[in-house]
Order: sequence, then C-alpha cells, then structure tokens
Amino acid sequence: MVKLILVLGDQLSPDIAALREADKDRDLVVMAEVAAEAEYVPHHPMKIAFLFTAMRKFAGELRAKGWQVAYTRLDDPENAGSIPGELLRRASETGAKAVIATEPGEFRLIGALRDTPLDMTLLPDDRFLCSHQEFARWAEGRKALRMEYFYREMRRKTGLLMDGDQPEGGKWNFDHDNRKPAKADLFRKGPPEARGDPVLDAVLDLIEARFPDNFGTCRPFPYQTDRAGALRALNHFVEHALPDFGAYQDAMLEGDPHLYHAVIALYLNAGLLGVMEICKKAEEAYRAGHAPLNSVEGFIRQIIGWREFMRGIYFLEGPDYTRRNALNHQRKLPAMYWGAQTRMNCMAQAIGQTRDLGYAHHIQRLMVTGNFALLAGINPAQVHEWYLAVYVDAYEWVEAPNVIGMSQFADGGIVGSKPYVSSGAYIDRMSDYCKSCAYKVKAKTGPDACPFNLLYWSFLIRHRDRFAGNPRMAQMYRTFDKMDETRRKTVLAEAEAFLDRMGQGATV
Ligand code: FAD
Ligand code: DLZ
Ligand code: SF4
Repeated sequence: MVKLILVLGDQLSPDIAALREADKDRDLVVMAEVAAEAEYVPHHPMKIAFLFTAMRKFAGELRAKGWQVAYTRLDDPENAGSIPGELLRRASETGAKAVIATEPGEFRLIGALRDTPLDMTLLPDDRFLCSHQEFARWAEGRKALRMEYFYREMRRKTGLLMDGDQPEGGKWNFDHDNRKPAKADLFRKGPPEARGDPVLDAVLDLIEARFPDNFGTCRPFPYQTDRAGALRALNHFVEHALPDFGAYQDAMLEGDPHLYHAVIALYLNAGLLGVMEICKKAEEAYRAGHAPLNSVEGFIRQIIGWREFMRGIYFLEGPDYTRRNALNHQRKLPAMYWGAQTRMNCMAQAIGQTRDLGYAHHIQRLMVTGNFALLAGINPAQVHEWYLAVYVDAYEWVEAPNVIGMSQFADGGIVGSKPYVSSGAYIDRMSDYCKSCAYKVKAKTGPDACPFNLLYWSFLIRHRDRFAGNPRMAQMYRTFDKMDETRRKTVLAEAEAFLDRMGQGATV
C-alpha cells in the first residue's frame, strides 16, 4: 500500500533517510508550504523566500528523477495550514495509512507528527555525524560537557586533518593564530551574486504580499536557492575567503557584513550541502597549499565541532531547554532589535545588516546583539525568539543552544563555563564601529559613556554570588573592587538609569 514520504523544508537532500526508505514506484512524497511553519515566529522574509524557493526547486528535481510528489503551495486553497494537516489530507486522498519521515530538528514538530493518528515512522536524521545515542554516551558521566573534547572525537571519527592518530600540525586547535582585526578592502570578494529566476520571483511576490509586516527586506535577494548554487557558494568561499577565515573570524567592519565568512549555514542547514563534502573541500585546500592550517582547522572545528555539539546539547537537554532562565532575566527585548533607532553604532550595524540580509556573523551575534541582551538582563525566551526569527540559517536545534546556552548563559553553564560578556573595549578592538558612534568607548561614566562599559559592571555585580568564585572571572571582580567607591557607585547608578530609560522606550 502507498506510503506518504514527508520531506520538510530543511530536509532538501536527495539521500535523506525518508527517501532512502521509500519505494519510488509506490510511494508519494509530501512537501508543503504551511502557515504553521511560516508563522511560529515572525521569520525574516528572506528566510521564508529562501526555503519556499528551494523547496519548489527540490520538488522539481525529485519529479525529474521519477518520484511522485504532492506539493502544496502556501496560497493553494486546499492548504490545510500545518504539516500534520497536510499529511492527513494526502492520506485521505490516497488511502495511505503510514508515513515515513526523517526526524525534524525541533521538538515542537516532532511532537506534532507523533500526535497524528497516522502510522508514523520517524527515522534518525543521519546527515549529522553524531547520533543522539552517540552524544548521550559521550556525555554520560562527564562533570562538564566541553566542545573541545567532543571535537577531538569527531576529528578521530571522520579522519579530517589527522596525521595517523595525531592531529595534523601537532595540535588540535590553532586559535591562538586567529582573531585579528580587519581593515577595509574594496577588493574583498563577498559571496557570489544570486541569479534571479521565475521560481524565485513568484515566491518573492507571494512573501511580500503575505508577510508585509515581518522584520526584514526581501529584495534584492542575495542567496542561492538550489544545490548547484549552494555548491557555487561553497567553491567561491574555499577559493576566495577560506585562506583568511581563521585570522579574521572575529573581526567586524562597517559596510562589510561577510568579511571572510562562508555564508553557507543556510544551505547546510536546509540540506543543500553536506557536512563531509564541505569539510573535505576545506581539507583539500589545505593539502594543496591553498589555505593555511589555522584557517582550515578553525573552519572545520565550527562544523564538526560546534555545530554537532550544539545539536547534541539540544536533544540531550529536552523540550524545556528554550524556557531556561538561570540568571532570572526579565527585561523586555527593546524595540531596537526590531529596527527602532539606537545611538549604539555596533547595535545599529549588526541589526541593520540583519534586516537587510537575514545574516550577521558569529561575533556580531555573540559579542554585539547577544552580549548587549545578556548585559541588559533581557528575558532569554524573547532573545531566543528573535534569533530564531531573524536569521536565514535559524532552526531551533542549532539556534537555541547558541542563544540560550552560549550567548545568554540561561542554561546555567551547560554550553559554556562562563558567560560571554565584554565591555566596549572588545568591540573597539575587533571592529571599526566605535569610531562613528554617538557614545565614546573610552568613556567609563558620564553622558557619553559607552553603554557596554556601564552594563558590564552592573551585570557582574548583579550576579556576583554566581560568578565571583569562577576562576576565569575572579580578575574582573578584583578590578571592580579596586575602583574607588564613588566611581563604583556612579557606574552602577548610571547603568540603572540607562536601563530605566531603555525600559521606558527612550532611544538609547
Ligand atoms: P562561518 O562563520 O563561515 O562558519 C562556518 C560554518 O560553521 C557555519 O556555516 C556553521 O554551519 C558552522 N558554525 C559556526 N559556528 C557555529 C555555532 N556556534 N553553532 C553551529 N554551527 C556553527 N548558526 C546556525 O546555523 N543557525 C543559527 O540559528 C545560529 N544562531 C546563532 C545565535 C547566536 C547567538 C550565536 C552566537 C551563533 C549562532 N549560530 C547559528 C552560529 C553561527 O553564528 C552561524 O552558524 C554563522 O554565523 C553562519 O554564518 P556562516 O555560514 O558565514 O558561518
Ligand atoms: C522554517 C520553515 C518555514 C518557514 N516554512 C516551512 C514550510 O512551510 N514547510 C516545511 O516543511 N518546513 C518549513 N520550515 C522548516 C521547518 O520549520 C523545520 O523543518 C522545523 O523547524 C524543524 O527544523
Ligand atoms: Fe558599541 Fe560602545 Fe563602540 Fe558605541 S562606543 S559602537 S556602543 S561598543
């Protein structure tokens, strides 16, 4: 009897588990653009446009290979509005009783699929290197879960950058060669241009009409939307940017949103690229003498280390992870995150490019928008929803551990051993943002004082009980305690006044 084969918007890989299990001559592939997925957060229009275009093209590729595909567009009058609803509709049309699906990357959708009355088989998503069971075995009995040790296991498992059983170059991690500030360079090649086509144009019209109020612009649309384009983007990165990826991965420059970053997470997370093909291309570039080891090791670590580690944490910790709030932060996310004016140039830059591209690189996410939210005590659930909505590469399995764990310390220290907080000095060192800011990064108090400077100390003092005993933070507390008392009081009072003004909706 016919079975329904579910392929979700971020499962656009021809060898995805559900398709491998299916019988091309008997089964029906179900793909659907649905309101429930498009609206569970107010996604950036480019994110929805990217996925719907890539889904439509992928369905076309499957049909060309001989699959029967039932594809529902968002504006189809029969659209049931949700993935389970679409499965039930197709089941009643075909008489199918059973569904084969690849496990979704979000507990919400896993639960919704399990709740359908259909005979549901959820197969493990083996596009990842590390299964849930393998991660749980690795984590079991460890006092703390640290990415660095997990990463070494993944290096051994994949053989990437290995010299026998030793790491290439004698070390696992070459980060001490990285983290330089960058200079403006008009000849730096960004990602390859997008090529317009009728499928994309139709989707852009649909999204602009259906989601006119969502934060973010849709045109000009900068991304690739099929496997061939994603491969072009990967090759372009390896050729032009990978050699400098390591040295400048933490740098930030006004007007240069990508620097030497790959801008491939959206393709990888949607299934248009695979983990091993990306890493092998990077390794080949190193072995051919095209890219240095510090860059290639750093890049591969992000993918087989951080990315796999984050997914492991999400599934290990369970559905309540996104509601954690270890620091009891309760402030509302300020309107500047949704595009309202701010006098802080670093925030205006990171949020502005997020609006225009649905993209910011790691350090902008972590040390600008994330750092500010943490210092200001914003409710982590609201921060999580923002990140899940605004980035074209955002899916809960990867976004939540990055936000709730790494960025907001709301999991109490599962992902990181200390919070990622810094004063304005870090942003000044790694960027050119402070030069054209209304605040002065060198000012520690007074009307021009950089808000990051004020909030940094007030954060540390608010959470003294929790962090003073952390050996990696003790020095910061000693520095504060050495300030004269008037200065300490002024810093804390000005931080409070800043937060009050922000809470009342003033432009800060
Ligand atoms: P590059 O900087 O070129 O890195 C190469 C690849 O490494 C990325 O494409 C990505 O696949 C992987 N990678 C790097 N860092 C991480 C990481 N910390 N976790 C997982 N993968 C990583 N990444 C997402 O894919 N989706 C998200 O929703 C997401 N949300 C984030 C939220 C916060 C607060 C922070 C600090 C990081 C987040 N990241 C997320 C990780 C990282 O910022 C993005 O993967 C990266 O910016 C994507 O751009 P890129 O492809 O140019 O990456
Ligand atoms: C993100 C997203 C959006 C916006 N729309 C759809 C959709 O209409 N149909 C679909 O199958 N998938 C969509 N997705 C991706 C899902 O939300 C994603 O599969 C889950 O969040 C699990 O990662
Ligand atoms: Fe950001 Fe402070 Fe620098 Fe302004 S001075 S750009 S607020 S770090």
